Order: sequence, then structure tokens, then C-alpha cells
Amino acid sequence: PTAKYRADYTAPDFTITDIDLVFDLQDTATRVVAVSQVKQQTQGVTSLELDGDDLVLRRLEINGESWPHYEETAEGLLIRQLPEAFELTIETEINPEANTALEGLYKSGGGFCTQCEAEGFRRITFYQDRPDVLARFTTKVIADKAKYPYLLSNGNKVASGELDNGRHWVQWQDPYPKPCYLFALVAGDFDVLRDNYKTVSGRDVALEIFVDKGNLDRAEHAMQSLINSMKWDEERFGLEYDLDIYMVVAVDFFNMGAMENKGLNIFNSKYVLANPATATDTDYLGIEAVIGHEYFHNWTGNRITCRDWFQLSLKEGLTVFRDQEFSSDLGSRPVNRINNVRVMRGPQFAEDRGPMSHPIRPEKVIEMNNFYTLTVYEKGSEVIRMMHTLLGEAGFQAGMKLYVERHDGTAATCDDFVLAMEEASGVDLSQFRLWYSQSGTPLVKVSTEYDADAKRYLVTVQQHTAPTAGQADKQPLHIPFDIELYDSKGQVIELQRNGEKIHHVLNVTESEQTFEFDQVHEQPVISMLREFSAPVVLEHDYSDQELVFLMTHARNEFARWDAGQMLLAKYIRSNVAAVQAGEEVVFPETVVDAFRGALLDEKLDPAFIAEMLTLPSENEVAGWYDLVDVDAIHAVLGQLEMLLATELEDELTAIYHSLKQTSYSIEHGAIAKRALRNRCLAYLALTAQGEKLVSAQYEAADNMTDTMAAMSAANEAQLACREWQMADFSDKWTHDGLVMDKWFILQGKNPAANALDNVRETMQHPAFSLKNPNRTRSLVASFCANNPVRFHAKDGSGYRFLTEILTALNTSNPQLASRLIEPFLKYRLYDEERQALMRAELEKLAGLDNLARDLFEKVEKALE
Ligand code: BAL
Ligand code: ZN
Repeated sequence: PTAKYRADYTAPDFTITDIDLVFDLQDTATRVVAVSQVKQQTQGVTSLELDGDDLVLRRLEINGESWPHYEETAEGLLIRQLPEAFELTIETEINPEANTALEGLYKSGGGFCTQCEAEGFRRITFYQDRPDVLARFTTKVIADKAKYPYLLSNGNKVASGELDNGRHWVQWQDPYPKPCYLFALVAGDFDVLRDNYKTVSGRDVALEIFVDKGNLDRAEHAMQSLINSMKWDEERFGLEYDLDIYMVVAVDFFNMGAMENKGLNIFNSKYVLANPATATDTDYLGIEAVIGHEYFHNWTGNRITCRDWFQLSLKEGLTVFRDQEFSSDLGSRPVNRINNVRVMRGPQFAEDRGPMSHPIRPEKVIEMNNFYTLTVYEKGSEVIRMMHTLLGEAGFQAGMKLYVERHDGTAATCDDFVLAMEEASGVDLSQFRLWYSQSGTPLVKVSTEYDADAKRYLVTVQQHTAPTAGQADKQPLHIPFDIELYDSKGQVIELQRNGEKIHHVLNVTESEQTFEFDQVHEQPVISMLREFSAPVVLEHDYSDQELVFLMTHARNEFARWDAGQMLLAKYIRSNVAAVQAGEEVVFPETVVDAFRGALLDEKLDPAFIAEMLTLPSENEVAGWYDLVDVDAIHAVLGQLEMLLATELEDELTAIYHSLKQTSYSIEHGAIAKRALRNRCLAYLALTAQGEKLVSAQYEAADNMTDTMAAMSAANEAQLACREWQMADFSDKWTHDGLVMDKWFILQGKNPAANALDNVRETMQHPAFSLKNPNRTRSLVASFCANNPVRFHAKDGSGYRFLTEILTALNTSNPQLASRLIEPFLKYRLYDEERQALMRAELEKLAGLDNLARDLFEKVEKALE
């Protein structure tokens, strides 16, 4: 496999203005006729290279005449001696049933569906499969009417008819030119939930959600979320929907979360289907976020797309930012922010330290599917958020408006976006642009000095980014550094110098910089990196008293939570060292008291208290170390949980009982109460009353959130009731793979010593299938990525298991395999024995005859 480089971009020599597709759908031999209007863009160029993968060419014509001047290549098709403008007809044959990679056209359950991003369209027909070729698509779909009563594609339905042999057809036309990655086709038999939306300018839009038969009652939340998304985008961003119809189809076999195809979103059913009996509150919130995300792509992604795949963050970072804002405007902003920051500090920072480390706009790609990463998405969103912080809401919206005016209907670059932001706001973003090209997580060290006589306070900020894979030299970044100073009464001290007010967001731009504030009448407590104003690691020598002060007095909830995290981090670190030295684990009384204070603070939102009381995950803690000791981390976190459970048992018990609700609703207030109640239960499961409380909750639960909270608590605490609950749940839900995923996750995360044996046994469960990405992720990824102590068993059994799975998936679904390999990529962070064992597995994979490019890219980089 060969790499592509961002620097090598050249505009296409030909463009395609219109494409007319006809699909004759058959399970194993679908015929696709593509008639494209092609125009030369570079004078004198007469050869056209088309991408193609796994296609059988049946016909090739230019202007209606058979054309002999072509050859099939490893990459597709090379056509020669072409005129300046011509009609290209290509007929291909494909086998959807054999397509287990789930890219291109494939069968999911009983129906047909497509996934074309990033480079799946080349598995449908020979085409210029690149995002800067924008064509108007017309699509006719022909299929058996009884089996596939619904035939869907992008745009508006323009014609339909009946054929002999029980077949029928429907033709769709999408008036908006688009790259082929946004093409979609669905054929199947569904139940349809219908609604409509009147846009701000008064146009009526038909909304249709297609689900498997019998699932209609599980589509309502997705519909409500869609309506909320459409309204929110009009109100906050002034962006209105542009077609007469918006369709969402839920499918069971899907590699990603969902896909924003123009007018026809295809969704992993996980992000559509929910009712109180089958979905948890987290599922409901996930559906809202993903429905929003795909809808918001209609402008940031579809109307304005990416020039090339290196620019992926242009649409993804921005659209993640938009969906995060949507969730925060509709729900709890602090809780959303906390969860986003957990993802950054855990898996994204880990990605930055690994062999696949890349900037949000990568420079070199072998397999594009490998770059749908937390860096491109989540860090990409943080980069957009930093611009929002620097420009303010009004400046940012002015930038968005200019960006849309300038680039609507085109394929743009990240530079185009930053330039629009800069020009609309007048804020200089020249140094800021480095965030697009520099990879890695900056370390920001802060020291402070108070001069009581001069009433002066100095804040010295140093930034340093360590070398990352493939990028040794780093430059100082423009870091928006949001601070606040508090006096001893908890009042905010105004930031000023020489009589001038200073904005609370400091512009850190140098390796070392000192900020000076005067009129500071007492030693202040500083709150820093407020709202996680930049994706950096903050280091500052806070005293326990300062952290406890911020936990109680900081004005914004995020800062209070963050102070709590810093307090925990201090003692988790010291205790990991203690365990390694064979000493006892000790947490001071202050820690317990601080968390008691948060638990009992009635002014706080219960959902926020639940976050305060959630410890960092084992993986997040692992990210603090260059040499990870999984066993010590597990031991310390376990003992800390146990300590909080025993010390706070009375308070936890009282709150647990007081938060019982008599009926279920997905209102945010109700979700918040369940979140705290179930957090209490997780702690109480570790106490003497655990067995009784957890059993009672499982039996009384009238919703999946409470059921799963009980099962999860039983699993984590290894209670006796775990066994019958797991058996009861499996009896009840075996027929429903999506619900069983929750059970598979618990099997994967099972802390028991024989977890791997259980996982292997679970693979025989009738609801499990390696062919289904959701099932596989639920069981295999939860074991390999989220059960570190068992996966990293010293005998290497966990590692051998992962290699077996990867070897099987390498041929059937390489994209999925490439997601699951992640735990191996961090092997250099473990002790020598474990390193050697993991390296041996990577070498086994490297030696596979048919190693797919997805795995090839990661294995090669890991072994470098
Ligand atoms: N574009 C791929 C799926 C998503 O990010 O929405
Ligand atoms: Zn997206």
C-alpha cells in the first residue's frame, strides 16, 4: 500500500457535472449503469483515471459508442484519447451479498444499503472518487416490489413505476451538486414514522424515519431530536434546510455511528432506536447528539464539503462543535462539557502519544478510514471551540456567515475556514493556524507569585509540546488561557493592570510568558484553563486547600469539577507510587470531606454531582504515565471507590432513597436524578447493603437506565446477584441484538479473573456475531480496550485473543479490525514482558499474507 500526501494535492483534470445512475438490485449480481457528463478541466489532458474496487466492468462507452481505449489498473480504470467534453457510460456488476466490509453497496439484514464515505463509491462504479468532484445525481432504483417496497436515494422522488416479474422502480433527483461520498441508496421493507417541519421561511419538509418492522415505537425520540436540530440550526446559526424531504434509515450492520448522505441519512440503529424499556438515558442523549450531528452536516459537510480528505476536520471538527453546542443548549452545559473533556483527556490524549499521532489535518494517509479519529473529530472540535473563545459568539457567527457565503456549493479547505473567521472578526489567527498542522498535546506549566506589598500577582505560563510520531520539532501555539482569580470570600477579583481591565482569556503565544495583574489586595486563588479553554495538559502545584476552595467557590461548575479531578489526581498518583513501593494506600480526610461536601450541596444539579463523584477511568489514569502499571492503577482506584463508599455510606444511602422517582420520563431533570441515584448505587454496591439494594433495583426497574445501573453495579462489585441478573436479561432479550449489546459490554468489562474464558464462551451466544460490528465492538472492544487488567494478563492470553479476532476481521471487515487494534498500538507504554508479548502479536499480524491496508498502516507505524 502507498501513502498519499496533503502537499501533493492537485485539482482534477476532469470534472463530472451530472451523473445518471440506474441500479438493478440483485443479491449477488447487481447491475449499475452510470452515465456521466464529463468535462476537461486541464487543457490538453486526454486521459482520465477512475477509481474502482472489486468491480466487474460490463460496458464502457463514450458518447454512446463502445470505446476501446482503456485499461483496467490496480486502482481502477484508465481511459485514453478522450475529447474535451463527453458522455461516459459505464456498466458494472457488483455482489452486495458478499460485501462484508460494509463499504459501497451491501446487504444489511433483509435490505440493501450503502456507505460511501470515505472511498466506498468506487465499489459501486468506476468514478472520480474524490470529494472535489461535485455532480448532480439522478438515481433510478429497480428491485423486487414485495421484498423491497421502499426504494430510496438522495434528493426528491421524481418518478416511479411498475415492471414485469413483480419488480418496480423509483427515480430520485438531487438538485444540489455533491461529491460521490454523499451518495446513498436504500431498498427494503420498513415501518415509517412520518412527521413534518415548517422551516423558518415557511417551507414544508417531510420527515421520514425508516426502521425495521415492529420498531415504530422506538423511533419517536429520533424524530423529536431531528425537529429540535432543524429548529436549533435556524435559531443559533441561521441555517435552514434545503430539500422537501429528509429521510433517516436505521440499519443493523454499520461500521460507523451514522452517515450524513444528502437528504437520506443512514444510521446505525443504535443511534435511532429507543424506548424506555430498551434504551438508557445515555442512549437517548446519544441519539439526540448523532441525529443533530448528521443534520448539521447538511450545511457543514454537504453544502460546503471538503476539497480533499486531509481536510476532513473542516467538516467533522466543526460539526462536532455544532452538535456539542446543540446538546449543551438543550441539556446541561457543564455535564456535556465534562464528558467532552473526559474524551479529550482519556482517549484523545492517548492517540496523541501513540504511533498514529497526527495533526487534526493529517499530512500523510495510507487508508483514509483510519483517520476518522478522536483527533480529527474531538480535537478538531476543540480547535473550533478555541476560535469561538477568541472571537466570542458574535465574531464566530460573523465568521460562519462569511464562510457560508463564500464557499456554499464548493469543496473548501481548513485554511478557507480560518480565513473567513479571521476576516469577519478582525482577530489575528496567524499563529493559531499551527493547531491544524502540529500534532501532540501541549503541556502547560503555570507558576504564580504574589507580592503583598505591591498588591501584584504574577502568572508565568510555560508551554511545551513533546515530539510525536513523525513530528519531532514543535513550535509554541496560540493558546487561549481562560483564568479567574478569587479572594478568600470567593469573590471574583477583577483582572487589571495600570488601570486597564484585562480580559479573562489570556493569549498565551510564547514558550514562556508572564502576565501581571495589579490591585490584587490579597493572595488570590487562581482558577485556570476554565471550561478547558484549550486541549492541553495543565500542570500547577495547587495545595489541597486551594483545590477544595475551588471545588466549593468557583463560579462555573466545570471549574469545580476540574478542581475535584485535580485533587483526586494528586492522591491517585501518590498512591500508585505507594502500591508500587509495597506501601499502604492512604487518602487524607480532606478528600473524603470535599466529596461529601459536593454530594450534600443541594444547590447543585444532581447530574453534576454525579459527575463530581465519578472517578477518572483506569485508561485516563494510564495516560498520566510513561510506564503504565495496570494492576497498581486498578488497585488504587478500587480502594478509593471503596473508601468513598464506606465513608459516605450514610449520605449515599439517604440520597439514593430520596431520588426515587415514581414514573419515567426523559426530561433532563429526571435524567439528572437517575444519574445521581445510580452513581450512589454504584458506590453502595461495594458496601454490606450492596446485594440487597442492587437486587431490589433490578427487580423494581421500569426502565433500561435503572436495569443497567443495577447490572453494571453488580458486575463491577462482583455481587452474587450478578449471575441471575445476567441470565434473566439474556433470556428476556436474546432476540434483540441492540439490547444484548449492553449485556455483551458487561461480559467484556467483567472484572472476574476468568473474564477471557467468559468472553470466549459469550461469543457462542445466539445473539453474538463477528459479522455485526455493534456486537463485536460491544464484546471484544469492551474487553480489550476497557478491561485493562484482564486484557493485559501477564500470560499474554488477552493479546492472543485480540490477534485471533483481528486475523478473522482482516479479511471480512478490515475497517472494524482497524478500530479494534488500538490497544496494541500503545504497547510501548507497558513493562518489558508485556511489550515483548504485544510486539510479537503485531509481528504475527504484519506477517499475514493478505494484511488489509487499514491494519497495514497501523501495524507498520507501531513497529517502526
Ligand atoms: N461523515 C461520517 C460520519 C459522521 O461523522 O457523521
Ligand atoms: Zn460527522
